[in-house]
Amino acid sequence: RFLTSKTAAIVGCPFRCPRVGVDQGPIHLVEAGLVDQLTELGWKVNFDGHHQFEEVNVAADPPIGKLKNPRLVSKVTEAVAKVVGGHAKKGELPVTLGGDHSLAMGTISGTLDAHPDACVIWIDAHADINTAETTDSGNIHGMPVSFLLGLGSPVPEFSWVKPALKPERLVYIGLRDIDAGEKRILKENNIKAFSMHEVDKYGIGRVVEMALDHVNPKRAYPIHLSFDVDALDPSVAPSTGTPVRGGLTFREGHYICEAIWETGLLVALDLMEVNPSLADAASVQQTVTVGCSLVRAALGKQLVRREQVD
Ligand code: 6HN
Ligand code: MN
Ligand code: MN
Ligand code: MN
Repeated sequence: RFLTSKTAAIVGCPFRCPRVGVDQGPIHLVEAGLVDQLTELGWKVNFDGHHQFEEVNVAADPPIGKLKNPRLVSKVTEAVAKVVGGHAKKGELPVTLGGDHSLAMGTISGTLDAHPDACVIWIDAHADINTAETTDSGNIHGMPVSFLLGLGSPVPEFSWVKPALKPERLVYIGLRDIDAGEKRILKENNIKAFSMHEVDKYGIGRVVEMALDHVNPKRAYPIHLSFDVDALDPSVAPSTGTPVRGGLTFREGHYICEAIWETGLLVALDLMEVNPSLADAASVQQTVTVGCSLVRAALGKQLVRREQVD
C-alpha cells in the first residue's frame, strides 16, 4: 500500500563492530542467490554492489565513555540512513543486510524520514536498548533502540539521530537475554515485548497478532521489520555473534515474516547479524540459507494454503 512499485533495493552493509573490518555476512547472502530469488518472486531488484563505508582510523576513534568505535558507527549508520531513506522515499522497499545491528539506527532513521508514522517490529534475542549509561559491553549493537527513542543522555557524535521513534510504535518478539538496565528501560517506557516465554505460552500465531494489535491496531501504519538472526535458536542459525539458546524455531521465524508480509504494510526489512566468520562452513551455509529464506518469506513467497489444497 505504501510502495509505489514492486521494487526491492538491497542495501548490503558489510560492517561489524567492535571488530572493525569487513563482515562477510551480506556478501554471502547475495552470493547465495538472493537477488535471483527475489526476482523469481516478481520483484524488480535494485542492487548495485555492497555499501562502501568510509574508513575511520581505529587509532582516531577511542571510546567515548564506554561506547566503542563511536565515530565509525555514527558515520556508517548516518550513511545508511540516507541510502535507506532515499529508497523509501522513491516508494521502494529497502532490504538491508548486515552486519552489526547498530546499523538499524540508520535503517530505522531512514524509514521514519520517509514514513514518519511507521512502526517497528524488532525480532531479537536481545532488546538492543542499552543507553550510554546502562551498557556493560560498550558495544553499540546493544544500543540502537535507545538512540532512536531518544533515551539516555545525548552523545554528541550521534546528534544526527532524531528521536523519531515513539515507544508505543515499537514491539519486540523473541527476547530471552535482557540486561538489568534494559529491563528497567522497557518497564519505564511501557514498551511491549513478547519474550520466548510468551511464544511458548500463546504460540507464535497469537503472539504476532497481539504484537500487531499493540503497535498497529488499525493496520494503518507502515511497518519496519528489523530481524536479528540471533532471535532464531542457535541450532537453526548458528553463525551469529551473540547466540542465545532457547530461540525461535525455523518455522516460527518464517511465520513472523509471512504474517507481516500478509498485512501488506511492510516498507522496510533488515536482516542482521549474519556472521560467517564465527563458525565452520556447514554452519555458515545453514545460516545464510535460512537468512535468504526469511527474506523471501517477508517478501511474499507464497505458501500452499489449506484452502488451495482442499
Ligand atoms: N545484538 N545486551 C548485550 C549488550 O552488549 O548490550 C548484547 C547485545 C547484543 C546485540 O545481538 O544485536
Ligand atoms: Mn553485532
Ligand atoms: Mn540485535
Ligand atoms: Mn541479538
